[in-house]
Parts: sequence; structure tokens; C-alpha cells
Amino acid sequence: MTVRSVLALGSNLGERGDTLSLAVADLVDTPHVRLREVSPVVQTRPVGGPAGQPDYLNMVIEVETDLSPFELLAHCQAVENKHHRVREVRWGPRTLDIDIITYGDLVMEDERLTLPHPRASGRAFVLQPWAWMDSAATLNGVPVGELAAAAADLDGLEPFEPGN
Ligand code: PH2
Ligand code: MG
Ligand code: MG
Repeated sequence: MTVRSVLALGSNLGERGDTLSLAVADLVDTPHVRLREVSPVVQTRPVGGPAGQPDYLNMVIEVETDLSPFELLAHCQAVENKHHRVREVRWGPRTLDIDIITYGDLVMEDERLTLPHPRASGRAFVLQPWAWMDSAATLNGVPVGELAAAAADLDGLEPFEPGN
């Protein structure tokens, strides 16, 4: 059995664009995860966390996987670790963050993993690239484009042109 899952990637330290591309390649470098869709990359202002941290690059992808939710979480964390993710300050700057946003229609609450991602519905840095990737996507029954339009951080979001 396979399930479609939306993953959100973010980076605000180092070679952000390269890190995101390499991370997508690493995520699908296993027979257990297939890439289905890739969003545009957006540049976004940091939401929360310590003041003065650099802008992020964010994107989302849709994958098809036969991994369980916790196996997929472990896989995402292994890719984060490969890219020198260090867990220090909550919401602090990071080379790479990979969050599971949805896993099929699964709804679950666990201290390690809550699905759908509990903060995704208010974050334009997830919702807007997702809406551009999949205009029919919904989250908790609401079109993600509608959620993006209502999100407080939509203002600071712009398409990212590599080289600028
Ligand atoms: N991730 C966070 C907190 N704040 N802000 C932006 N713009 N992009 C992110 O990926 C991000 C954030 C926690 O993971
Ligand atoms: Mg995150
Ligand atoms: Mg995370």
C-alpha cells in the first residue's frame, strides 16, 4: 500500500537553494519514496524564533511512499542530519528543516508527530507553494490557496529566482 504525503522544506543558513535541491534528491533516493510533485521555491521572512535571523527559502513536495508515518519521519530526520541540521533554539536558524504536512488523510496526535502538521494551516510559507504546486489541494477540508490568502506571513513571500 502506498500513501501520498506532502513534505515542507525550509532553509535559512548556508547555500539555501543547493541544500533544498540536494535534500529533495536525498528524500527520493530510496525505493520507498517516489517524487510526485515539486513546488516553486519561495523566499520568506522568518516566522517566530529569535529576531534578526536570515530569510528562508521554502518549498513543498508531494511524494508517494510505502513507509509508515514514523518511518517517513525518521527518513526526513536522517536527511536533515546529513545536511548538518543541529537542533538548538526552537524555530532558530537552520540549514534544513523537513516537516511532514500530510500523510494521506491520516489524523494523529503523538508527541513525536502530529498530522496534519498542527501549524501548517496558518503558514503561507507552506500553503502558498503548495497551492502553486497543486491548485486542488485542501487541508482540513479548506482549499490551501484560501488558507494561504488569509495567512499573516503571505506579505513577505516572493518567488525565488536563483542568482538574485
Ligand atoms: N520554519 C519554522 C519557523 N519559522 N519561517 C519561515 N519563513 N520558514 C520556515 O520554514 C520556518 C519559519 C519552524 O520550522
Ligand atoms: Mg518546521
Ligand atoms: Mg521540523
